[in-house]
Amino acid sequence: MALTRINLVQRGMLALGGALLAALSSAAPAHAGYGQPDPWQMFLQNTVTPVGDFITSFHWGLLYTITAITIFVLALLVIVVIKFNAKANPVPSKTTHHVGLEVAWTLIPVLILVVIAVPSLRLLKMDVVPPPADITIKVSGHAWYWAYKYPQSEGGIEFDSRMLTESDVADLVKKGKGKKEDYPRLLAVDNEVVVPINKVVVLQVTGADVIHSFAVPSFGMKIDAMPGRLNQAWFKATREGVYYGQCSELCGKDHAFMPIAIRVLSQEKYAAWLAEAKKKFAAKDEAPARLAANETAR
Ligand SMILES: [Cu+2]
Repeated sequence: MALTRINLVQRGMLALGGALLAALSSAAPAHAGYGQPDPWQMFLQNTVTPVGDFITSFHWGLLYTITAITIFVLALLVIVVIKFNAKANPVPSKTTHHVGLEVAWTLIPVLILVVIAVPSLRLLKMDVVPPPADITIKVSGHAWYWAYKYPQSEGGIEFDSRMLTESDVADLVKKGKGKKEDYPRLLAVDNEVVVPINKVVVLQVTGADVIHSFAVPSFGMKIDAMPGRLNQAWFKATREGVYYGQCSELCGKDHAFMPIAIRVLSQEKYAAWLAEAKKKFAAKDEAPARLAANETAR
């Protein structure tokens, strides 16, 4: 009698766990957009870099693992409550030690942690040690906008990137420069960072005044922008498009209004953009020498 009840409970828990996992995995791609959040989005934004893809798969692997562990522990608790309560089990066992069991519940969690540590450290290394750079861009966080400097090889251009207000967007639309949907609210900027597809872009990130943080979810990238310190991040975007991010370190009154916009283009379109940009943002004299020095030091 008691046995059938336990079987029913166990079967119910398995079914529940299975349904939960199925719901999680099928919901993952359904509502996630590219480059910016979607209405009613759940889970992570779709990633377009090797590091971002690794972060996504590692996240899901961990979530499945922790779900299985939680369901297993819950099942044990339910079995104990049903099978060993005072009514069902009036004469409790006097056993206090079981060597096999104690070794098992020490070793199995250790093994699980070791298995998790392997991809975790691989991901850390991948993120921290960039491959040889095709382009190195210097990123400075200012209160409250971002400034970018391209290396000498890309004309040494530098520019500021500020958020477009709703009236800026209305002006642009009136001038025939795209539709309103092309400029997502609180994310679109006047000067986007433009990079070629499938190229390793190393970012040297610093803060010009206070601490900011340069974060682009689709690239799996987030790095502090500290005054007096040069932090390094990298990405290799494998899909064309515009990818938005935001400052992710509370830096002052307009913290929420200093978005990041990175446009990934084909090599040809990037070259065309660069030719235009060289005219638009004439390089300052001292900047190329400093950037060139940084490049040789790398
Ligand atoms: Cu900030």
